[in-house]
Amino acid sequence: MRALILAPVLLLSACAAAGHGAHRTAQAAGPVGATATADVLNGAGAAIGTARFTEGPRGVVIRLELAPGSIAAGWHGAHLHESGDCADFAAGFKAAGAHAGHAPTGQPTTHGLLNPAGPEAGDLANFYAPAAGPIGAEFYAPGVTLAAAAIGARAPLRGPQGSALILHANADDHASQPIGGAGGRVACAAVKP
Ligand SMILES: [Cu+2]
Repeated sequence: MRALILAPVLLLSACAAAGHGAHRTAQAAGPVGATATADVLNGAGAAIGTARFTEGPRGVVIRLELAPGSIAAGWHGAHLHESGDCADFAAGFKAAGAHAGHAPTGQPTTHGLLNPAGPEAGDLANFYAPAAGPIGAEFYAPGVTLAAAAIGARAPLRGPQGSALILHANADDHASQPIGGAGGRVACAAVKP
């Protein structure tokens, strides 16, 4: 009986995961444990890896996996930005907007995990890209939710504008304004509403 009941659910999940269109964008959301996966696009608009978002009880875990050599070796800043739009890759992903999670959650609008007046909901740890071999990182964002509306003070990644994971050219110093000196936007993964 258990197999008969579960089978339709698995089929639905497989259909949803297949997606439509040239690039996957994160669509799914739901209870704790729900996941959504989006392609990470570089400045040429090519997919260089994936970002998988998983809803936790008090925040979102983000696993980043990039192809070897797909981003410059060294430390990189990563933030959640306020708009799920990675289409303007040639213009440096400006459409992704500012950092996520300002209004209406009441969270700090000062940038920096190490800034006494911060952090913003979209602030994440740096990651290191080796010169050779696969690139992987996990981030934990306690200030956000995969849901379509805020949960308490947790800002919605799937609100009307969606959101985006932006990877920056340089490391984030976690203190200076407005983005910790992280430099240009070199890659983007969109979370659609
Ligand atoms: Cu940023």
